[in-house]
Amino acid sequence: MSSSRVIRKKKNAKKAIRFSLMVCGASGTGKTTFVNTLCGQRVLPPREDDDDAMDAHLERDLRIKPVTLDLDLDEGTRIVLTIVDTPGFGDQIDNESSFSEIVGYLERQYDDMLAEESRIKRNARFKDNKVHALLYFITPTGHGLRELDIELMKRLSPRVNVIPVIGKADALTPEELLESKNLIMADIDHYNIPVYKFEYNVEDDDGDTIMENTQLRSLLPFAIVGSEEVISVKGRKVPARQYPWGVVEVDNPRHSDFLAIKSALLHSHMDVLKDITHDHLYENYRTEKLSNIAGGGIDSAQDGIMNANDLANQSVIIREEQLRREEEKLREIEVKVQREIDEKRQELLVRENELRELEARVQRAHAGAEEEP
Ligand SMILES: Nc1nc2c(ncn2[C@@H]2O[C@H](COP(=O)(O)OP(=O)(O)O)[C@@H](O)[C@H]2O)c(=O)[nH]1
Ligand SMILES: [Mg+2]
Repeated sequence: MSSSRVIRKKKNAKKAIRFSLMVCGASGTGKTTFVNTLCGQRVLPPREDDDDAMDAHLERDLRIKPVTLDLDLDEGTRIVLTIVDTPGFGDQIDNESSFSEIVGYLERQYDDMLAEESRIKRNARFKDNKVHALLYFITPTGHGLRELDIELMKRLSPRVNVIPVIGKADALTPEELLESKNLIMADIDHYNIPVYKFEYNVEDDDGDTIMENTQLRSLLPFAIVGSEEVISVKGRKVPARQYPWGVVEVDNPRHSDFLAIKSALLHSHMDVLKDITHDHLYENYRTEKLSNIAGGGIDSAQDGIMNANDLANQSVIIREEQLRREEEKLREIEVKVQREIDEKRQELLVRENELRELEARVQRAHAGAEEEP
């Protein structure tokens, strides 16, 4: 490999952005197909959700399996994308276990981060696996939300950026789709479900962002059509679904919002989604967790509920957190002092130089005076 290629490769490697996306919703709403369409390759085996309920029960803990892949986008950015597919629900009598499994997965990633942050010595190989966005697939019924959708979205929203989408949107006519979108957004407002709504701030955001967000917002919930089939349309090979009455093109904005959500997730809104995840959702979780430990620990100890082991563990966590903060503070002081020393040294050098120049000038003046007569 030539050295310039090595350099270029390194540069690209440096640019890699990590992003993690979860898909969730009822079985058969097109989650797996969407993921494969988004990635342009078969990342997930088709119809994974179809294993029967007995197996599902046995394998409960094993059912959320994240997959990570490298995506090279046209713009020269490389994305290390983690896809978290979740078991479909709505088809089981016990939805509660699906709920808690999904929320449990999200919280475990936060717990890992919390443990890592509380460690005095950081682990250089630690991987932050927080989920940055969750596409919630709504069944294309043509109506608003089901009770199940409301409950799950409500419970997930404090832990992850939930983006509502209508799966298999080609099952609806354009009129039905529009009506359904309106009904769903009305429900989201009515039940106060804090989904991610491409908010903007007229004062802080630039014109482009405001326009882009207004546009994306107007599409909510995104109408998704996915397909692993490639069909020739006017000489172009595109992912599409073939029907006796015609072709539905995945990438065609008149047929679906696939392109809009793809570009928001993998391009325009990637950073924002990551920032919200870290600065708000994770931060809230961290506060909840630490104050639970600090406050709840003592209370429950008095109630005699918490055992000595738990208490000891918790005080270790708190102590580690304190130590970490103190360590950080010390490091800051060290940096400051070092900076001051450097500045003083610099000043000293300047003064020394000035002195040397003055000396030289005096010497030259002397020499001149001796030569003159
Ligand atoms: N009409 C239509 N069918 C789809 C679409 N996406 C997937 N399907 C089909 O719906 C079935 C379930 O899809 P799958 O992706 O496995 O759904 P999942 O259970 O949510 O993962 C499969 O037969 C797919 O071919 C879509 O956008 N439109
Ligand atoms: Mg699936």
